[in-house]
Amino acid sequence: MPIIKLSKGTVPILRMLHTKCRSRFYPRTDNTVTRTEVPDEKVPWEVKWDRYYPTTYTAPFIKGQSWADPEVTDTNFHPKWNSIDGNVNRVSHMGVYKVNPFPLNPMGRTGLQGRGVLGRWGPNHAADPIVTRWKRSEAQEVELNFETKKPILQFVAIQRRDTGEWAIPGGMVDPGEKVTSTLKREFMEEALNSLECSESEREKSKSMIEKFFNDGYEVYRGYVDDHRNTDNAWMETVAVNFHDENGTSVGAFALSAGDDAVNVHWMDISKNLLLYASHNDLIEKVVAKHNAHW
Ligand code: RP5
Repeated sequence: MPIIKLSKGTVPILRMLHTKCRSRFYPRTDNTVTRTEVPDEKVPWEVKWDRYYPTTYTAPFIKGQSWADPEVTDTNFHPKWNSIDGNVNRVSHMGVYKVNPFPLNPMGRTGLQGRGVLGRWGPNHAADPIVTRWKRSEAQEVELNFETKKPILQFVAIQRRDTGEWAIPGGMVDPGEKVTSTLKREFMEEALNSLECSESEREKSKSMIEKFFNDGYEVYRGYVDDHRNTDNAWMETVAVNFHDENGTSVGAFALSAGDDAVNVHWMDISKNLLLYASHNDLIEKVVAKHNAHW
């Protein structure tokens, strides 16, 4: 994400700028919903913009879904913003968000108000399992990049059914679900096709994943620059790295795409990756941790 410098009094504030959620067309609308154009300098709410009248859009199909909030105008809806609200986590990793009268995106304007295709007003929580191993030759030697002389990491990447982009096999945290469970569930569904495999295969991958996912390293928790974000609803994630140093546990397991994924494979990591949402930034953090080639 690029950075913008704002001046508040004499103290300059550096702010990461979201860009993907300011793209012209809103997703899953056949390009019929267009965001209001928000120039970089007008992204922060602190910058006055009296004539900001963004497009309003909430996808009709989210109405009545168990995973979605009702309209704020619904008289039976009494959300506890910035709180754990029953089973729904309305707390942002980014701190306390403003509500006016809807939650306001903590990273600023997106050119679209309403919820778009997101279910929750405010933060929509996800979890991203970043499963890595070293790239090895046939002789099982760790491969070095010929320029940086650093070892090459690989991660389990899925191709998303909705956009066709390659991504970390993450997903939404279900109401009341622990992030540690979401990480395992999403990996099993999207990278091991647990929803469609036989009972015995599922048990085998489950016991391997239970053991392997015991030892994770959190690389990030916070806002995601997801193209679905709006002024009032946005994605946040907890990204955790699970590394198979010897390539003998998950690194040796057969991958199979399932659920929201159409393809899966071990992808070589470098700065040339073009991944979904903020996933490049998440992968870069893993590279730094392992001092791998980038
Ligand atoms: C991204 O969307 C998160 O980083 C996570 O990977 C993903 C969750 O949404 P779904 O894959 O469930 O659509 O913002």
